[in-house]
Amino acid sequence: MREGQANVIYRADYQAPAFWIDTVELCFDLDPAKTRVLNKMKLRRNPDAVPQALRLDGEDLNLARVLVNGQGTSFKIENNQLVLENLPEGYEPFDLEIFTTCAPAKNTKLMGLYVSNDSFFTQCEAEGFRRITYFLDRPDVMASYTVLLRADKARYPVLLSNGNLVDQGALEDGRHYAKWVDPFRKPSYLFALVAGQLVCREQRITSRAGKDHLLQVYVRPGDLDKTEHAMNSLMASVAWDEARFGLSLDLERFMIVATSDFNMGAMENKGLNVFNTKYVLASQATATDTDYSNIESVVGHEYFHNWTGNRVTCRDWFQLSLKEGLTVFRDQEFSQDLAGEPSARAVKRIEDVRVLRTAQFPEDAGPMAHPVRPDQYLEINNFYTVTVYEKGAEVVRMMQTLVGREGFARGMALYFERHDGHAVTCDDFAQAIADANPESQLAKLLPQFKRWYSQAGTPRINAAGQYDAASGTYELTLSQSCPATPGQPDKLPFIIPIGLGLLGPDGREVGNGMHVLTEASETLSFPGLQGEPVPSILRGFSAPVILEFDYSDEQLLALLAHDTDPFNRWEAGQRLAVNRAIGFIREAATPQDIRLDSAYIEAMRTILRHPTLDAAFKELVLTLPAETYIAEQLDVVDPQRIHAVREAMREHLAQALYEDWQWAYEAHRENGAYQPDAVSSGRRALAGLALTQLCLAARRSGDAVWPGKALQRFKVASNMTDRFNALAALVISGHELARPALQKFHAMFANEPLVLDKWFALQAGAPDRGGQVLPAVKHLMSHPDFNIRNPNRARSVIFSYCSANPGAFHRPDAAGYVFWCERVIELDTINPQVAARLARALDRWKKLVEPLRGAAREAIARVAAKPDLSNDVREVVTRALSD
Ligand code: B3K
Ligand code: ZN
Repeated sequence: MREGQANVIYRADYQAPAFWIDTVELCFDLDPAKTRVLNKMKLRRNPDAVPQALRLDGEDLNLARVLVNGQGTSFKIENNQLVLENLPEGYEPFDLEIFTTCAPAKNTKLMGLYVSNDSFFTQCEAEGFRRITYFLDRPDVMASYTVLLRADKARYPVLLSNGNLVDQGALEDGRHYAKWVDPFRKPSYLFALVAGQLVCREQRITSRAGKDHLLQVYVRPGDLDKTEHAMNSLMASVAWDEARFGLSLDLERFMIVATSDFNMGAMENKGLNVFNTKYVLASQATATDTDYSNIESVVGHEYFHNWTGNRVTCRDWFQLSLKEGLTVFRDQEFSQDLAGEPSARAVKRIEDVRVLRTAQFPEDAGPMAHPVRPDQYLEINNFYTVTVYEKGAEVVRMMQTLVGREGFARGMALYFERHDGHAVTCDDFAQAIADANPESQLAKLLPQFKRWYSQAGTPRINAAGQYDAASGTYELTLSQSCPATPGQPDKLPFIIPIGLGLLGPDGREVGNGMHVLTEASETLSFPGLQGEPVPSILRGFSAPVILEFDYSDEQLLALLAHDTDPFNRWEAGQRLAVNRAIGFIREAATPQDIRLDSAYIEAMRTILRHPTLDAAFKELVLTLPAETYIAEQLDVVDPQRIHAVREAMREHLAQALYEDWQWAYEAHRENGAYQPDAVSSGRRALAGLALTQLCLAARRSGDAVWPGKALQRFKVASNMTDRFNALAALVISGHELARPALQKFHAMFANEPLVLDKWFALQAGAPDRGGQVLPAVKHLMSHPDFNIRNPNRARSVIFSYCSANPGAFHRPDAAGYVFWCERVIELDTINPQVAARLARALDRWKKLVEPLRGAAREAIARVAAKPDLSNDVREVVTRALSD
């Protein structure tokens, strides 16, 4: 067993802390090899807890001194905890002083205090603070922090921490100091410090409430010209939270700092957000439209945490969705509101649902399935999942649907009135929304609604319609069920809001509404109809469920042509494509025999040529469902076969709509001066898809015109979106011009790490034609620019292959699995969080066709058999192997 190996933690075991920490004074002497940390705290016993010893968490620390009220004291170290038994009795506050050192330069886990590019950064959520000093490292212990930073002035001219800068000055030997005071109490996971050579973009703003604030975005020298979009996004976030929820910025100063070594996207530390450079830096030359929109939503997300997460935080980590689900919901709403137009809002909704269905649904059906509020974990870092985040956001969205937009805003106001400054639970949140809307169905059915927090698995709605021509009545029966998940064999019915519409025989809408399904099965009756309607069910994707309805092609074509709900219009196109893909997979058709029927082709042509639909929406409709989404519809999965079928469908669509793609490309390729707004990025997306399709069509015909045009486009493009789309068109179509273009791309952006990540990812994610991708991936790993310690780079090569390229990864010779197994083990010794994410690439192994299934199992077992695995990886592989 590794030292400090943890046991399973259960939600039901929650106990209030035995001590409170009121104030913390931290003094850091920053040094990469040995940083000294003096921690002076004021503690007192919690009168509501059973008297017991003080147990402070610590990890990878060298302990030099412990003083209680200025005196030496006895202590012991037990399971990575500093245990103090002889503390003053009674409830009076006492002083505790702890002096430790740590080694930031050796910290490859990127948790706690670490060094990246000769600067210091911290990451404390969830349990990183204990790698900085001994502490009650749990979110319900909230303290006031004062932080003194001391470091060499030339090497670390900028010294930042949470809150306000109250003092700074020079010290002896070329050193200097800065003192920061955070005016808000906070849990340790929100602590941050940054020190290094950084420059910043500044913006002063005045809030609606008339208060002045300083906004800053810190980056490395040379990157300042890529910070405008992040700053604009931050200003938009501040304005949006005031306008939509009446929540103002509560700090004089709000800072964002970018680092290229970061385990995830960004972190909402109070007043000092630390970001992965990927979600800060953007210029039209280096960032794509997708990067621009991701920056907007991540900047928004972290900023919105200032209220939902920081002002009101989680009582324990099982409540993670309290802040994450709610904040994802808020950032989704923010992006929709900024998009403006109803059609652009719908595009954002479709993109969000696509993430949910391609990532969260498989999670909810696999060995790591867990409720939005989990009941147990071995390693909390494994539960920063699409379930807690994205499904959690859907649960909040359903609450808004049930109480209405205004009612939801009222509920949020009550939530802050009750809980500001406290660490609370998901129950507290749901209760506040319900109490603010006492007449709502949410309030009346709250215990049943809360099953969304406690029951895992994706519910299925089976819908069946019956039309009685004599009476003109349509009956729709809706039945719900939810499959068993680990530890939860039986499920009770959920509350499911179902957006409904009925289309008449001429395609016009003859009725719509919202039905709230509460029983296992209900039948709805719609009288007074002139003919059999086509039901449009689950409009706007009103609940995170799988809808089963035996739609005929005619019905789907009618919905695709006429539905007034853009989500279901898109969904109809996806269903048409999925049905065909499944048909080809079952028939075992050879790729050459895969030909799409003319009804489907014509429907796609009509959308593509439609005079009024947005380009962004067209691009979504014309994009076939992802391979992972198709895989979820099958009981036995052969990833290579799915890939071959989808590719053949794509190529046939390319050929059959050849002239339409030409038109689409020519009509959408010029967008004037670069703007990352929804309309122009939609046009670029459609032009990019058209170019790929044209290059794919050329693959079969051997015609070199379009690959030549793509190369030309690649060379002269004025922005990264167009340049990258052109390069991708060549790589995806496997054209020989891809090689020189890739070389040129590397030479052009050799000094742009985020662009090099794209270069690596494109190659590792390329379609496999004859097994060439795995050797290419291995080759990329020996490239001088590859560095497995940098999470962005590791993800761009290893994850792009193992997690995002199923057709290339699931090789019959199992070489992909051997590679995976070796990388999981290698990464685990460097950075367990990143390793555990990679370990999840084989979550769905049980569905694989033989011999893949057996080979995958063997690979997982090989990882599991390794002694000294981290808790992170151990939990993932143990669950994968359990029944
Ligand atoms: N709260 C952080 C995630 C921390 C992950 C720790 N393993 C970022 C976010 O969700 O905003
Ligand atoms: Zn978050």
